[in-house]
Amino acid sequence: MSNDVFAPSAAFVAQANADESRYKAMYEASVADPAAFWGEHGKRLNWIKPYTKVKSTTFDYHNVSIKWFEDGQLNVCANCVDRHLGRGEKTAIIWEADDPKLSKRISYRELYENVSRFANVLHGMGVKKGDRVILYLPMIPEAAYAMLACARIGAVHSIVFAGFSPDALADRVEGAGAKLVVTADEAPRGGRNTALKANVDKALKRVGGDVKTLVVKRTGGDVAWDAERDNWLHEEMERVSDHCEPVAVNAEDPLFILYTSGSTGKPKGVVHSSGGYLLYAAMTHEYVFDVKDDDVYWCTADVGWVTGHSYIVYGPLANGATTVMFEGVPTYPDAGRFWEVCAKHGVTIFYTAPTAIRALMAKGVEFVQKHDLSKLRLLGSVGEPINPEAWHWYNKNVGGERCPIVDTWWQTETGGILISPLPGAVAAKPGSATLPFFGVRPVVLDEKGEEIAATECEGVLAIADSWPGQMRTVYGDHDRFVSTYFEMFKGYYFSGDGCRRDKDGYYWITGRVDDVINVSGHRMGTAEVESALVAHPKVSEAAVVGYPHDIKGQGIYCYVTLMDGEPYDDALKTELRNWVRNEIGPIASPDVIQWAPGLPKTRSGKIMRRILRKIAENETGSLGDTSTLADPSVVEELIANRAG
Ligand code: 6R9
Repeated sequence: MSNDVFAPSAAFVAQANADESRYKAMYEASVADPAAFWGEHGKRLNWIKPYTKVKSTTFDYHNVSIKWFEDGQLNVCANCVDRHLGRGEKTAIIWEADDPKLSKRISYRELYENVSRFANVLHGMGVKKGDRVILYLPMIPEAAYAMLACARIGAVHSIVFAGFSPDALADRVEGAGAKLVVTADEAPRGGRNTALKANVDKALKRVGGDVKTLVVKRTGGDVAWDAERDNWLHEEMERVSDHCEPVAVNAEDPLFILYTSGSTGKPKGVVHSSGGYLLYAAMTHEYVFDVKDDDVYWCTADVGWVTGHSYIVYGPLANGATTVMFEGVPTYPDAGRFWEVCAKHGVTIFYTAPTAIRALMAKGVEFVQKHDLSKLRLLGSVGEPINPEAWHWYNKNVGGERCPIVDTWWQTETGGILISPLPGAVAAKPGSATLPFFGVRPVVLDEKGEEIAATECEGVLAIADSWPGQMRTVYGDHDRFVSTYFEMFKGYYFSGDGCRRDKDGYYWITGRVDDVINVSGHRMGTAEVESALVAHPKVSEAAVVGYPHDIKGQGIYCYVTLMDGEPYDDALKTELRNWVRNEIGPIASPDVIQWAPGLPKTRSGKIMRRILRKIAENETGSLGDTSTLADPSVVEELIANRAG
């Protein structure tokens, strides 16, 4: 833990949306009377029917219920689009294609027309308020149009990351009970095209039922076509009007479902609300990123993840900002692409993930130095703890030591940023997410679930009261919502992360305390990879753990036991790697596979992952208590044959 402190410059503070005293005053007001605070700030949105009730929330285990602005009605799309038509020529989205020669600017007026048409197309295909629509798309403007079009008619979108396999897509189509999948012919990334439409064809073969598709022509590549089921977006868009009245939805009506990994095998459908979510995304975006009217703001995430939802689309557009959407990857055509894009579009605020910083750091600083980054004034980080080496590299080479860095801690479940410095108010310490946002009450709990009163401490991170952006339920399974987040530590929202609090009250996230690993900033349940492995006919058992990885943060280490009589040969390792990629997607590709003719188990048959983690980390000198092992020789054998 580094003790360096980096305060913002006086010049930055002078222009900031919040300085230290403003942050403190607003924070204190927000926790002293959350209903009054959010009731006031809720007015930043346009309400069709104003709310009279602000906060009705309880974390009581027997009765968990979270409602904000429950009697208010609004339309999320109108708040992100129509509201800004007074200055309709302002650029809403700058789209940068995978191909560096291709980019375009979409004004708020153009956004309005495209989204309205798109909404009419959805209507025409029979999509109604409350229906679920799956989006499986590249990072193209149509992804934002589709999200906003769903919101305009009150439909619920569920985005599936375009890197997921047909099987993972099928699970989500089924899970959400969707009748429409919006996709593209192909997704260009890093100079290669992924056949999205072909993946949808495979997925829908498995799903059956009457699921239609709406297809964006992105590359013009060959696709199979079923005239009964498939529809070209551009053809449908021509047939409809560019006016579509936004419908009133209740503040608590779902805006979207996003599937995310948990500690069990099955991803959960995180449900977010319309009113509270949008307010929280907009407020955090304005204050954490210190956004001003003339900023060019770029979040490099994919809309397939929550970061893309809140900080490419909903937060920035609700604030009338200019948001960059990037289709490509950081290393194509070369490792200077991020910086080339920053220079080309005059990016002022840049938000990315530590894994990208580490990967670019490894390519050498020449790639940064070639480009003019003088417009940048603020940097952000999200997805995992940022290691101090990456922080310093980012600060020096990208930020020119003049840009504050906001290290933003949050989760799919939280809807928006919960812990982060406000850049003009809170001095950064490399590796710490620092202090809570307005209305957020972090607590550190000991293993008995007691709040630790001492400022300096270490334990698990929980939140003591609700905030408007909090998820409302797990889609179709409220019991799972309650048992995952409110059962283990009664009266709190349990984050699943461990943390330390230092003498200044700063929070330092230490990583997951459950069986979720963080691979390149993407959440992966070890149980998901295990169930993919054991689905292979030659595998009898598998145990998966994370281990430290230089670029990815954590890598995927798999211990695999084969069926009796199957020979343990290395060709099978490649086959298993490909198998997992096919079952889940390339992001779940195992980094290490170690043959494990036996796994360390307790006498009751539970796999002792703690030991497997130590072996994967090569910390075999400190295995801890092994007295409950049924067969200690298994461990010696695994150590002797350690892979990698
Ligand atoms: C937004 C997002 C959530 C998990 C979270 C934590 C890790 C995210 C972090 C961070 C340390 C940060 N995490 N941001 N850890 N510092 N600034 O990433 O959502 O994909 O749901 O992942 O990511 O472990 O619990 P999600």
